[in-house]
Amino acid sequence: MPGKFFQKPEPAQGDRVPPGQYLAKGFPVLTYGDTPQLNAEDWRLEILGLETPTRFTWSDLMALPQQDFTADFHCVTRWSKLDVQWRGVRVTDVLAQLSLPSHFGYVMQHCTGGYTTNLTLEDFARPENFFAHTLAGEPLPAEHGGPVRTVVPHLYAWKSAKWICALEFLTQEELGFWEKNGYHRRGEPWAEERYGGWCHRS
Ligand SMILES: Nc1nc2c(c(=O)[nH]1)N[C@H]1C(S)=C(S)[C@@H](COP(=O)(O)O)O[C@H]1N2
Ligand SMILES: [Mo]
Repeated sequence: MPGKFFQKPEPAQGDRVPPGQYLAKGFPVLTYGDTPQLNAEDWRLEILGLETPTRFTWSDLMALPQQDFTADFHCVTRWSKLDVQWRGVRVTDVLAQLSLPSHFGYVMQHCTGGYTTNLTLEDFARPENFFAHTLAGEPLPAEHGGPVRTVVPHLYAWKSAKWICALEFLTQEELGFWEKNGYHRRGEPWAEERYGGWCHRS
């Protein structure tokens, strides 16, 4: 009989948690290196690789449509957090401001401090990806990537770049920080794309 001795079972979340992942309590912080302390007003997003370099400022970002996003977050170190509440701007709305020639197939995200992570343009330009500046109704804390980070919910969270400072559009794939250090080039959690092959180029 439920009540005294039995916990009410959790609603079925199995279909939300990828294989080999466990639900985290709270929202862990995972950073390689130091956490930069940046002012929102000083934030810039440099656009590299196009013929004319361009940039977005904080007020440029604020002038684009603002949306609430609820997204699951899966770290390759095996914790997941469901239903994270963010607010920000769709990646597709930022990309729509650029006239991207069709020969670009890849993008490198660059972060203040030197972290990088690579994506195909197809994985980056999805409607559920966004630049987040707000977490659970508060300005995005520095340790979670504030003032602005990307969130790419369909891939492992190392693809979600904290303190994003530049997008570099590429015609050929290059590997980012963790991808060079053995992580998978794509990182799809449902396929457990955790690590690259032993040679990593294959
Ligand atoms: N700039 C930067 N972005 C980063 C990282 C980092 O070390 N530096 N870590 C990545 C990893 S491995 C994960 S799991 C998530 C963690 O985000 P959180 O600290 O907000 O939980 O950020 C990703 N983005
Ligand atoms: Mo991670």
